[in-house]
Amino acid sequence: MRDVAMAAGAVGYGVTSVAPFDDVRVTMEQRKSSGMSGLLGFTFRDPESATNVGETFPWARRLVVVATTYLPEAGSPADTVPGTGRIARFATDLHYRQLAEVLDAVVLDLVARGFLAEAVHDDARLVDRAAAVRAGVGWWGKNTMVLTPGYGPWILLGSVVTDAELPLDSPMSRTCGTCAACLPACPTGALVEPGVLDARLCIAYWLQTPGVIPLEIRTAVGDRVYGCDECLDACPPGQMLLSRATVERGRVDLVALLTAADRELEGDTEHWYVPKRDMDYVRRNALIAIGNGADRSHVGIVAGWLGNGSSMLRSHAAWALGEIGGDQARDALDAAARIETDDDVAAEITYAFARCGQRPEVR
Ligand code: B12
Repeated sequence: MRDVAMAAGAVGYGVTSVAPFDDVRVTMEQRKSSGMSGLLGFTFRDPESATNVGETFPWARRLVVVATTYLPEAGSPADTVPGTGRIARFATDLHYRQLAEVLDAVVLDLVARGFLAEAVHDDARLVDRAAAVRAGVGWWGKNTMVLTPGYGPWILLGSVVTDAELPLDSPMSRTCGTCAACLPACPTGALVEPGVLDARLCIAYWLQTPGVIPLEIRTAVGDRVYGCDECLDACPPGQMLLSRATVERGRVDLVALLTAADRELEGDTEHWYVPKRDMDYVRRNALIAIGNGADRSHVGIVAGWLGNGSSMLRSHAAWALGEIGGDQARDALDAAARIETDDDVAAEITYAFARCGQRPEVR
């Protein structure tokens, strides 16, 4: 079975039982009760079933876990390029496609031998990382990522649930040891302890979560429009592979994101997790990145969103104008303040107007 997976493109493989991941369930319930999981759905919606695959698949006897890598082809975003936003490497293309192909190859092989088999990855039915660690595919990183030799954190994980009683693999004994490079690398301190992520501080979380992005997170978002790689970039086991990811990828024109129609945006972001596939969340992220870019030539396009029907977009447009600054931005905010009826948006406009005065006059 390992040969089938490796031949299909896997870089990690292991088999584990379907015994419940009780320790993970306890951790997830703690993250929920402490609020650290924020508004997360996915596995956090029902930790009981996400950590007990036998509940969803009563016939299951084994998890065949595989890893695929998206480097070096995912490339690297060139350093900050004015007017562009940054996409995390796992989303520069449909990198989950290769994972799905490997899982399909394993399923086909098992079914051909008369077994039941179903592929599971990135959904609410299984905690992919815990399965990978118990199957010996990798070890738990302090950035909460599963790390594997030679690839570090640059892997995606998936499993095939099967009734085939395949030989079991054992977890790796390897750990991060004294290394903790990822913790200080997080721009918002979301890794509050080794192995503990407070999602409410995580940039990747906010860029895929509905609602208004908290003020204290916005500046740290920088030019990111989807995902965040900081705690992966800092991870030593992944450096060798990262140094080979030289193709420039992962940059998107911010004005294009703000002028494109839904249909076009849906096509460009098909492999992003966008709440309810509502493209206003992509526009929201673009407004934050354009605000952080502080380029005066963007005042006109941003000011256009002060009249939008979405209070969320009006709020982020106001904030962006405050960050860009200058007379034109201030005038646009002043005009918006006269007609704005939503109290929260009005408060954002007032804050941004004050920020305008604090910005350097000419850039
Ligand atoms: C919810 C989710 C998120 C959330 C929350 C992430 C989180 N840490 O929980 C958000 C939106 C923030 C997110 C972000 C990202 N995600 Co995500 N996400 C998921 C999802 C859907 C569920 C994860 C889950 O159930 N977490 C449960 C919590 C409790 O687990 P945990 O935080 O990992 O904590 C464990 C460890 O830290 C460990 N632990 C506890 N204490 C200690 C102490 C020490 C010292 C150590 C070492 C470990 C340790 O035990 C905990 C479990 O009990 C999975 C897919 C799936 N169905 O599993 C993908 C998944 C985890 N994500 C993935 C990816 C690629 C990412 C991003 C890199 C994407 C990006 N570039 O933006 C970032 C990375 C951010 C990060 N550092 O986690 C991959 C990770 C692959 C890998 N190599 O680990 C997965 C597995 C998807 C896939 N199928 O490949 N994600």
